[in-house]
Amino acid sequence: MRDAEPKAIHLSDYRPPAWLVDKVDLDFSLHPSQTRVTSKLSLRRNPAGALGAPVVLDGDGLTLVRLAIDGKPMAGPSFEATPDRLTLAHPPADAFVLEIETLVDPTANTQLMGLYRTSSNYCTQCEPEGFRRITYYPDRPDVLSVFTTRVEADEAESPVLLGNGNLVESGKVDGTSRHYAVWHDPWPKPSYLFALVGGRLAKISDSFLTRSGREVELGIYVEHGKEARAGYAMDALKRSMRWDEEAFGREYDLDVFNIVAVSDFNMGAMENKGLNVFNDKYVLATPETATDADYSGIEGVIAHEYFHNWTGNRITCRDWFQLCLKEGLTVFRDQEFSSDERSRPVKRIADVRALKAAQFTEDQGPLAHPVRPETYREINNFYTATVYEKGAEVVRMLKTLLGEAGFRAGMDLYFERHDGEAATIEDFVASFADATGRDLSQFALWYAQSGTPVLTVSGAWDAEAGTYRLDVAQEVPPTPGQPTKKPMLIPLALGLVGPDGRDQPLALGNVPVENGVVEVSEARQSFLFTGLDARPVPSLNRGFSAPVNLVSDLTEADRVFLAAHDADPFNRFDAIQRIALEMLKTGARTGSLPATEALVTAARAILADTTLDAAFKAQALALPGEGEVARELAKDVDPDAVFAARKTLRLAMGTALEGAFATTYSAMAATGPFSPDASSAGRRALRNLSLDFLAVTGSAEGIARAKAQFEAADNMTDRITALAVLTQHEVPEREAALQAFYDRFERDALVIDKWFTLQAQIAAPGTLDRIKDLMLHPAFSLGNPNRVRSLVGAFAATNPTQFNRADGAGHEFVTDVVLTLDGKNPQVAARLLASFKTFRQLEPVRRASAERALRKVAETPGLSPDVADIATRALG
Ligand code: 0A1
Ligand code: ZN
Repeated sequence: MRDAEPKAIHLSDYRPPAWLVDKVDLDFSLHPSQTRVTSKLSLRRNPAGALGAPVVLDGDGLTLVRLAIDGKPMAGPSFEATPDRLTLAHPPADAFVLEIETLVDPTANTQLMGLYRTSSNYCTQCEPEGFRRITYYPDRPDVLSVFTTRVEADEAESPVLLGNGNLVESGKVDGTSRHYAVWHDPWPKPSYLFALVGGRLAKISDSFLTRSGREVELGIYVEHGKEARAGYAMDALKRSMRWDEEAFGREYDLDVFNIVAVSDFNMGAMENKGLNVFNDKYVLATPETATDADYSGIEGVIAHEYFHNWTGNRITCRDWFQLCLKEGLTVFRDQEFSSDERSRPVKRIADVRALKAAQFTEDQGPLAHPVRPETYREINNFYTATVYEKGAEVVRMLKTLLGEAGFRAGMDLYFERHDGEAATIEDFVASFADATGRDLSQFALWYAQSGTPVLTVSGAWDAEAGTYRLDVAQEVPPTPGQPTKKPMLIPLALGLVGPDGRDQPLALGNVPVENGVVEVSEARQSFLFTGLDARPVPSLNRGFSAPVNLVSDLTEADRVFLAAHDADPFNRFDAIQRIALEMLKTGARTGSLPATEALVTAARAILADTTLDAAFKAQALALPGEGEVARELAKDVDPDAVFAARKTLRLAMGTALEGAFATTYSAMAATGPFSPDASSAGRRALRNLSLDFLAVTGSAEGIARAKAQFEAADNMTDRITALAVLTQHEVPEREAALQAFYDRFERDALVIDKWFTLQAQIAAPGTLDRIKDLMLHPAFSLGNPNRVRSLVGAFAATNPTQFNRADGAGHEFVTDVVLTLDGKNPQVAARLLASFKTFRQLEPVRRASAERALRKVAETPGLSPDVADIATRALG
């Protein structure tokens, strides 16, 4: 066990490692409960490290069997071994080989960190600190070594044996039922990128020819019988490999690239060098079992992990404070890939929706932290929306500021300078500064200051002078540990839309504004736009050029105008969303919704606009979620009032636009066989949005339409949306449809997850009891992270009225699950607990109940460091 109350670790305390590992030879003898691990470390004193330092290796719950130095067994006082540390106070020389034998029990490993079993296969997860659960090692990302791994196992139990890099040898172990494989990875890497897999797996194979002519063998390993479901993932992999060559000049660097899909995994996937391990949710898809969102998720995650090969693996992180160096950049890269493969504006809208839902809420609550934190107690809790999604926004802003060519020059220099190294955010920013000659010191505040900046903008039109003055004020709100902030450098993309709906020229003091981006760098600043013929409507923060909360003096009429005419599709979307959001806020605050005509008119125009694609329409017309309304209200939130306001607005829109939705529903019907491409998915999204609005009154006709679609669907998107519509209504069709769905997909865990989620999301008082029953269902298991997330996670994160029940039963239930789960899988438990991060914005009764539940957790003895850290910070 690790220290239950770990000390805070500070970025400012970073010191280079005292010892380096030139190479490491690992030998695994796999066994369900007693796997023997022999490690031979070629240790060398680091000339840049602390003088005369002992050798101190990390461990976590290890059992030491044997130690040897340069082949000679060690004994007694020459070393000190605890489960968590191995210390050689007096190393024999400045370079020597240390041989360590440990025993580990993969079957008992329910944390899913280190070596564990999933569906009776063996697999590993080492990021961030899992390798120390396998063997003693300097388990920090700035110790890079060349790994050779021999894996041996019973051949019948584990016919497949995989490791990092290239396969160099394999064979039978004479006279036994065992066999072995030796894998060699020529690229020095930190221990968190180590992986091995052993088990009974089926393989789908393909190949890829890199642009310099290297033939790469591609393999995706899945459970037997699921081979046909991995085709889309393989296709996404090949497209990712090509894209990275074209967009970033990055080629793959080994002869083999393998992916293994496992069903028990704490996160989405892992970029181990040459051997990615995936949550099978991000690999397996067929039209019958996967939604369009699943397909795009697979494409995005496959790309993400593949892109890590350069941004994360070839250039890794010096320490875990630099996590955003690989994650923010790699998310940016996967977003760009999906934008190129699909529709750029629609991808941007989806990404910003997700950013606001997850990251803006994080930034506004007690768990707020900088993109690059400066202190942590438990690094597992920093795989956050801020590090990933805001980290990607920062890279995107860099590109906006430097332009396409400047950005590429900076990336090229970064790769050239730091290939093979463990780098920092300073190294990254310096590459762009040096490649373009720009001073980026103010920009770098984006990495250091937490909190979402508020940009307050107002305009003044001078008809006589033909000028429009934009007054901009910025403020970054206080966040934990950061009471005061400095002004940020904010790239604000904008346009001035004339009365004819077209962009007017954008010039400051008669000098055209390059790329339509002005730079806000001061607390208060004015921009005087010249040479205008008529009063413009400003279209601000186009394409969401900066992750800020924008407060403007635009009227509802201005927004209706922008929703109809803005040349920037993101801002067309944003204008209509803002109209709805303001109405919902008023509705939730006062109990009565303002007049809906403007919104209905704007929505009608969007539906009828033949120049817009269906996916865009579906995004524009999907009302802001309850979470977004709550976040905008920011305090004294009553989730029932938010729900009621939203329901009233949905009813008003559904009724007023019934004809238009009915027409759209028919017009968007499939014209051919299922295809997961973006345009077909967009048509399904718009059709399903129409279905939802058509059923919003719960009319017999609406329910019948949903039931008919549920029964006739030839793909999961159509089937599950119809089922979602049915489950949100208190109708007899609901239980029958849920049962039919269960019977049909009983044997398909990933689909049963959707079944759990739909029931967890029902906004009705019976839901909590239903969930408690479902936890006893044979298909449910606390040991499987996907199951936990699909039921309890979905409840806490996406059912605000029931999770925040006024009687406190929702809060109590979730914290009880957290406490039970903590003994099994602390990482998943901590993530679940983090759904309390918005509790301070609730009205007093619910706030008190959430606080009580959190205190109960915080006061429980024997908590994992993961859960203790979240509880403490959430209570702040
Ligand atoms: N590097 C992975 C994320 C990841 C982090 C921790 C894990 O284990 C607990 C697993 C995956 C990524 O960004 O995809
Ligand atoms: Zn990543």
